[in-house]
Amino acid sequence: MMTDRPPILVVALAEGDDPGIWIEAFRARLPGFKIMSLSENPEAERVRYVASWRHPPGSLTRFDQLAALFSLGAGVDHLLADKDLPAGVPIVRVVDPDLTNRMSEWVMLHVLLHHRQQRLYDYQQFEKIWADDIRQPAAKDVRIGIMGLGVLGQDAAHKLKMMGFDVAGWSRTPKALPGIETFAGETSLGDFLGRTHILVSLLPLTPATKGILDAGLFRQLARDGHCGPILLNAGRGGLQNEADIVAALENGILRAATLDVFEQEPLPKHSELWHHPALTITPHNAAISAPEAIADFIADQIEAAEQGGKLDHVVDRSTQY
Ligand code: NDP
Ligand code: OXD
Repeated sequence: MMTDRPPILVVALAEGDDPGIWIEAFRARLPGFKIMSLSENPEAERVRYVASWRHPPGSLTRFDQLAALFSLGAGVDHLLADKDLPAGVPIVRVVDPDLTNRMSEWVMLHVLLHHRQQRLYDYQQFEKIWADDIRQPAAKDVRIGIMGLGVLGQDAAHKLKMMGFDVAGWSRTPKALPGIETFAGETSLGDFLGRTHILVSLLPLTPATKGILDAGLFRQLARDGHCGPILLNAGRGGLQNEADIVAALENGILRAATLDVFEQEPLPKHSELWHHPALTITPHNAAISAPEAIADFIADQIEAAEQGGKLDHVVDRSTQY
C-alpha cells in the first residue's frame, strides 16, 4: 500500500561497504525521494526502487512494491545470483558514456602494453640495458579479437580500429560493424579464435559464458603473431579458469595476460597469480565510474518511469544479461 510520504530508493551494497557516496549522489538528483541504505531498515511498502551492488542474497525479498531494480554497474550477474530476487521486476543495467570510455581506456592501455612489449622495456630500464633492435610490427599486422560486441565491446573495437589494429568481434547474435569482421554463435567461435593474436574478453557472466576462457579455448588462438597469444579479461572472473591460465602461461600456449577480474575478489594474498611474471593485474577497476555519472543515469530513468515512460537497458532474465 502506497502512503503520501515520499517513495524510497534503497541503496543496497554488500555488507560492510559504505553507501555514503551513493546516498549523497542520489539525494542531489532525486529530491522527491527518500534515499536510504539497506541497514536503515526502510519501510518495505514505500520502497519503489533499489540500486544494488552485490547486496546480500535474500535481503530484497520483503520489497514487494518495487517498480525497478537497478544495478550500480554494467554487469547484473551479482543481482541474478540472488535466487530470492523479487520476481517480475524489471532489472536495469548501467549504460553510460563515462563507464564506456573508461573501459576502452583500459583495453587500449593493455593492448598497447603487450603490442609495444612495454613490460620488456620496463625490465631493460631496470637492468640498464639499451636494446633498440627488438622487432616491432605495425598495428595492422596484429589481429585483435573482442569477445562480447555489446556496448563496451563495440566501443573498444572502434577505438582499436582507429589505432590501425585488425579487429574482429564475437557475439551471440550476428552484427554488422563497419571495418570490423564479426562472428556470431558457438559454431563460429573456432574461426574467430583462429585469427586472433590478442583476445579481449568483455563478455557478461551467464550460464552460457561461465568458464569459457579455458585451456581448450586458448589452444585455438593464432600463434603467428609477434606478441601473441595474449589474453585480456575485464568481463568477469567467472569467465576464466585461473589454473588453466597459469598452465597456459607456463607451457607457452599463452604468451601473457592482463586480468582485471578474478574467480575470487579481492584476489587472495596467497594466489599464485600475483607474482607471475607474464601476468599484469588490475583490481577490478577497469571501468570504475564516478557515482555522480551512474546516479545521473539511474535518476533519469526513474524520472522517466515516474512519468509513465519506459525503462532503457532492461535485462533479459532468460539470457541473464
Ligand atoms: P552488453 O550486454 O552490452 O554486451 C554483452 C555482449 O556479450 C553482447 O555482444 C552479447 O551478444 C555478448 N554475449 C553474451 N552472451 C554471449 C554468448 N553466450 N556468446 C557470445 N556472445 C555473448 O554488455 P556490456 O558491453 O555493457 O558489458 C559487458 C560486461 O563487462 C558486463 O556484463 C560486465 O560483466 C563487464 N564489466 C566489467 C567492468 C570492469 O570494471 N571490469 C565494468 C563494466 C562492465 P549479443 O550482442 O548478441 O547480445
Ligand atoms: C560493472 C563493473 O559491471 O564495474 O560495471 O564490474
